[in-house]
Amino acid sequence: MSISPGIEIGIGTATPRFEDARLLRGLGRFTDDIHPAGAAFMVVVRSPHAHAGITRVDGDAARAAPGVLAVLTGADAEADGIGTLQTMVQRHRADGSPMARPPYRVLATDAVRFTGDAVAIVVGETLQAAHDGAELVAVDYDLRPAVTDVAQAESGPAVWPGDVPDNVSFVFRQGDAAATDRAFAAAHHVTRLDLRISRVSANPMEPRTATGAYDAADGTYTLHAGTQAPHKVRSELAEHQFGIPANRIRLVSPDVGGAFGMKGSPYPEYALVLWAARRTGRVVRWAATRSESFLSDYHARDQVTEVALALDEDGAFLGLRVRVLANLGAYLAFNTPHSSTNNLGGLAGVYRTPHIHAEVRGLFTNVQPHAPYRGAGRPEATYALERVIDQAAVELGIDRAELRARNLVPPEAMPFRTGLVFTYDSGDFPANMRMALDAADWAGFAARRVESEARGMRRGIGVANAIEIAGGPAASPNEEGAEIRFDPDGSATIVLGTHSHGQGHETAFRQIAATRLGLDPARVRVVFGDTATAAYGRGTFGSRSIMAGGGAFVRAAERVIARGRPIAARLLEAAEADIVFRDGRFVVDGTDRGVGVAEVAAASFVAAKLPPGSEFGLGASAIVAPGGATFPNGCHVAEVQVDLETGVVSVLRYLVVDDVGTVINPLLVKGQIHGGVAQGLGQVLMEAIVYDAEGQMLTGSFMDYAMPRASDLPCMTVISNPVPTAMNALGAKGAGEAGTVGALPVLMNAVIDALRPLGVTDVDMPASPHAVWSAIQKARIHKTRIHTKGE
Ligand code: MCN
Repeated sequence: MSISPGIEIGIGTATPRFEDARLLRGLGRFTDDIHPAGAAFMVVVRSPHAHAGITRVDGDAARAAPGVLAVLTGADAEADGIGTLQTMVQRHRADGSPMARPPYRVLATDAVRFTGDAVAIVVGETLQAAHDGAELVAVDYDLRPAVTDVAQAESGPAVWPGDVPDNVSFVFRQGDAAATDRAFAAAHHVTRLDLRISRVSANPMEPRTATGAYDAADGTYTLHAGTQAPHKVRSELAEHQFGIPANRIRLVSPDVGGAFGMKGSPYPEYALVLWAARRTGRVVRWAATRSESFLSDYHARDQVTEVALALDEDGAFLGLRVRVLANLGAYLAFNTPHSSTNNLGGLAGVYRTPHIHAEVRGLFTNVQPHAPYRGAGRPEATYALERVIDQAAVELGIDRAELRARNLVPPEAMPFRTGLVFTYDSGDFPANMRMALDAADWAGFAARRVESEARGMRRGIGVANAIEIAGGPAASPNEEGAEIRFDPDGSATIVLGTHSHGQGHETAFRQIAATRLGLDPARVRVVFGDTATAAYGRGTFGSRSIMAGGGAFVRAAERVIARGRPIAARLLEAAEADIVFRDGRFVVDGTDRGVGVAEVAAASFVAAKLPPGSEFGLGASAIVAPGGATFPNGCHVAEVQVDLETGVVSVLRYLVVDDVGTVINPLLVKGQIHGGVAQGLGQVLMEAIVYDAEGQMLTGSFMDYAMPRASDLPCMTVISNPVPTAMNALGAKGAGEAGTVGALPVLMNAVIDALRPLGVTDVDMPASPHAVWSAIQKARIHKTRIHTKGE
């Protein structure tokens, strides 16, 4: 279908985004753009200490300050019955007992456990009045020792003294330990690597925001907040913080300026604005400043990993063993144990490794809670695997690409049950790698390296195969909801339970509607993000919206077609049995006489046009689970250049061959891959949350926390090698996180490749100029010592 001359729409077309007309002209409406009349402002008083007992919170001076409407503390929240935040992931300790789940209050009462922990809120007539009031809240702290480094957690001061003295929340083991041990015992060679994956903050352009309202007339709350999962956040608030039926809360998540997994959780501030609205009788607004975001958004990654790969004499992978220390932070938020334990299947990669065993120790420290961030465990798993493969290749003297090629799962082995959790349904991994190496001119790299060296630079190339689970869990993928509504003029509204915060769903779902129902995109609206509009949804995470939400849409579309068939038959004066639905139209089989869905929809509201006894309307909805999770996969090749004098790493080339199954919109998929790679590149080369010995964050602003800029990124090549999946009606695999999964390992592999001739075998993440320069100096000193000893 053509939307204007030269622009086609439908599945598979590179349709530009409909939402850009709004977003690029500054017409997007984000939570903080909504200014309800008479709104008051909330400021959160946060702990300046990483760990301290609270001996007094005194809000009297603040209460007396001009323009202050309320000062509320943790004790007030308890008195009002505001419940604690809950985690949805259950794990166990080593002895089999349930994991330690200390209470996560919306405002701390007895102690603060990270710098930024919320202690009180001040509501003011103006933002300034609330800020001034917040400065008058007196809190007496009894300082306690803190631990922020996960490697020190088990020997460090207890974050929950008395309750969890060893800081161990859980120990999670997966895989066959005995078989893995046997594989290692029989190995010709074992390669070991110790890795650190840095702590990062998602830093979306739009900081977190929330506006709460309470209607005393019927006891209902309305929350506007930029979240990825409106229905889920609402049900958590209803069940755990307020103890009311879910239908008493309406959650509206309008335009959202980036979320990246970080905005998928319920946060204390959401409950706080609603509670404050109830207490003050005013609409209450809160928006995090950038510095406050650093201190209050849930962080991600932050693992110490030991990985070992066992190989036979031909380089076949026999077993993989991984031990992870995962930094959970001080509290268990909604998804805190998720990333480090739910996606361990990614350790299998695209390889045949038969035996894999992983152990994850989930540890409390005095930092913010952990949450999923683009990839949520898959980049971490892939990083460990693809880095150890490079190291093994060097130790065995086998070319890195060749070693990978020897171990790839061939397409004819599908469905393939991996050595850990996942069963892959489809994909052509050897073709991905072949295409990537050819397109990146892997063979010509040696000449490019010489050319760089002639200019005093070091050049490195990396390859990494990426695979991830989308729309998991693997065993029982989650259901999603979609609805198609028609107005009497035949225009259609698609109502989604998923949420778009940059992915382009307003375009993608119009494309699916154009192909599946022949609907004119100009007469379609796509809406989401309001629990009062969408009956049901789980939300957007795990790259699931197209495969799960798209599947629900297709089921609803099938229902529309089934409802429309008798109406079409009447309009076409044919027998219902002769009506077929073809190319987006109801047609009389064997003829070119037909009628479109919009016309049938209009007729469905006119009694005279309906078959006798029919119901009015054509709309339909569906809540369905896909047949299975999907496994987007691909191969990344990156080329970097390192300036030995400064340690600066420049990424010169980046290429991805990806398989996201049926591509709905190649333009959107490329954009998603670009964005995912950019976030991976940021983490590998510059981003990191850093604390000092007392637990103070040293990287609390963009002056200290380096974000990647356009000039840090090369022009990327994205090549598609789609193998449709049979797991959902569209054949689509997820695309939203795929870029990040490959970017982490491939970039570090390229950096190490550049520096290996100098004797460098590892660089701390991020490979900042300082880290790279230090690694070079260390290797030089080491070499000089060996040389001197030899003399
Ligand atoms: N797509 C496609 N063909 C496919 C799969 C996807 O054309 N086979 C396109 C779709 O059109 C869709 C987009 O790619 O618009 C992403 O689809 P999907 O892979 O289903 O992922 P979700 O829409 O569920 O998005 C979630 C994913 C996640 S988990 C994170 S984190 C992330 C990401 O998307 N956060 C983002 N991409 C982001 N992009 C932006 N701009 N902002 C974020 O916060």
